[in-house]
Amino acid sequence: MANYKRTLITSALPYANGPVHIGHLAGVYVPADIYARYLRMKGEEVAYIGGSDEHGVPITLKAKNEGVTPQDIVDKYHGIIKDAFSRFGISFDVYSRTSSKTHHETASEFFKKLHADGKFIEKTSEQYFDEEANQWLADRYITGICPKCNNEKAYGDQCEGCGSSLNATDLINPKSVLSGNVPIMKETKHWYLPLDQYEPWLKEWILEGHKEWKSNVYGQCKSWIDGGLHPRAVTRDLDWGVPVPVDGGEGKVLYVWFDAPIGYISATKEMTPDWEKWWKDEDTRMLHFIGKDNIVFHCIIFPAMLKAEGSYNLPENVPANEFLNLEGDKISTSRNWAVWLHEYLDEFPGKEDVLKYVLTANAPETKDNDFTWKDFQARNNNELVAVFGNFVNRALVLTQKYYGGKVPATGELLDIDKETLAQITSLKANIEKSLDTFRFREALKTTMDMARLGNKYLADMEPWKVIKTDEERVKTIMNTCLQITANLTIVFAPFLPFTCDKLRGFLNMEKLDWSELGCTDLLVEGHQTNKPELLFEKIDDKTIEAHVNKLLETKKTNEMAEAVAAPIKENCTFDDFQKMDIRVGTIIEAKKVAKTKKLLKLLVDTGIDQRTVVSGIAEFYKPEDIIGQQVSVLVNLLPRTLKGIESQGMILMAEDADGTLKFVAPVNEVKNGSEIR
Ligand code: B3M
Ligand code: ZN
Repeated sequence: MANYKRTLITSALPYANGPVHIGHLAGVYVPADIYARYLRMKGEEVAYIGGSDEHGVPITLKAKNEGVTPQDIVDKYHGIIKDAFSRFGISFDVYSRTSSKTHHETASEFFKKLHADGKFIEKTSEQYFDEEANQWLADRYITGICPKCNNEKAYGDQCEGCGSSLNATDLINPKSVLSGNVPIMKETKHWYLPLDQYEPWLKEWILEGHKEWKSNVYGQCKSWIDGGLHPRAVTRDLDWGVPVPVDGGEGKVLYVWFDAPIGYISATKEMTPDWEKWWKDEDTRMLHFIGKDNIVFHCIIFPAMLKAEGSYNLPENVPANEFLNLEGDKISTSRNWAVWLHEYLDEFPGKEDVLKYVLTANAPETKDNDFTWKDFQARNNNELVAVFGNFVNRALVLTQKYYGGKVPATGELLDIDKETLAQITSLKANIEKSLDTFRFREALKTTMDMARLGNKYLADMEPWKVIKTDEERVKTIMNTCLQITANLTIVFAPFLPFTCDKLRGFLNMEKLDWSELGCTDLLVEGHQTNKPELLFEKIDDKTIEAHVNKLLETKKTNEMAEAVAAPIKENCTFDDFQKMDIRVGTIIEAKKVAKTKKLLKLLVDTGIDQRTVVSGIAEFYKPEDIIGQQVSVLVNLLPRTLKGIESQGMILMAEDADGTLKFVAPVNEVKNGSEIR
């Protein structure tokens, strides 16, 4: 679409059942924001739309678990999310929410129109119902074994083990999340969008018409379409959501993935009464920024809905990203394996742009990528501080020192000056090419090259040496450095907006448009600059270690919570059990076994005799601490020789979830020799 007049940018509406984390940012919000800022700087007409997705089963389940209403949950997280986005500088033109009145009306009208136009099919089918809870079990209300990968905790709509999209009736051994009971099947009526009817059109529109889409997006669409599309239910038996506005819809709501994308339309309505030009003018181009798990909804289902409605534009491109992992593991809200935006903003005040930089430099554009705190530190210290910050700081400090902060007049330019300045223009062309094709990492890398260019020029020109012999030449060098710095305030602005504001403050200049990038006379002779502060500061090892340790703690907590008790062994007879003679005894001596880490040599009073037992508990108990401890001893175990010591029996231990061993002893002291049976 070469000749568009304006661009509508949407970014996925985050579920208001938790805060936003770095995975969301890297995949969706940071690239969308860069793109929106870039277009605005080019003087284009842009609307950047966002909002919270406040429907869906995870929200109702969370409310139930916490004993509050779904509205309480979404109020809380919508607040946290909206505030964090605004502090982080995501430049939405509107940030709305799907529990709003406008949205309920808009989604309702949309459904009614499709219904009236006969675009749905109605089907009665058997669905799971929990008799004890007296409730239908949609999507995440039901769990069971995934038929594709055997994951035991698959949901009724999706398996997070293998990523398959499922129907509740596909699950093996289904169970209700509400009562844990096996649900019954009951008949219920729902409205379906017959996606199969859109298959020929989707083939034409995407597979033929949008070959330019990113290969990960195109590939996923192709595999969905080639796999055959089926009618999809767009309503659910639930009480949280947009009520189904037609006869027979009582007690039912629109499926969250039916109403959520309509949220983009509702938000646009809230932004401006003139919303229709953003959705219906053919010279508006629409772009959806999303993560890869949302591709089918934005490339197939929502377009089919828009097509069925008939009066709306279709997306022009859907630059979806892959996933960002954290320190090698999948980011997970429920396992608290994440760096949360609102926490980052509290812990790193003034470092919004550092996170934006790292997430863009390492964006999961073509494959999953990993965020590590070490990389975060390295990129800050070695790139932002050492290259960009170092260059502008030296340029500004020398200007203060030599000229009291006034921009010096440039003399005759030498070839090296001309070549350096000319490179700004060629880098600009490359950056534009990358941005125009949604390759933000590449764009940022080239942008950084512009700072590198300045840094190298300054280091090579060595004005601090030249000043001793040729003051006129130094004026030209410093003028060139300042023009490069002024250009950096333009080129970095889509990526690092706070930094550029700060830098413009040092330079005492106004915000400039993208078109001025490449000009070599942005600062006139005599222009007064301000005393600079550091643009970026180093992040030390201690700070990074603290964050790494916090994650290690989380990992430990998760592992303990997840350690499942060993499965029950094969049955034994009472006689089998009777064969074991277990007595209460008391440890009367304890010593470490030389040259071993794990073994203690114990002398135990068993009430019958005093005997030596070698026990693998040295990692958990110090010899001096366990004298007098009552223990359970298997006394008729055949003697075994360990490290040359004959062990006559075995002390029984309980193994905790983290692998530590604890004594098993009577709660109140009993006489040594008492039988355990
Ligand atoms: N809330 C899913 C997600 O956050 C969903 C996106 C809706 S976009 C219309 O991944
Ligand atoms: Zn699976």
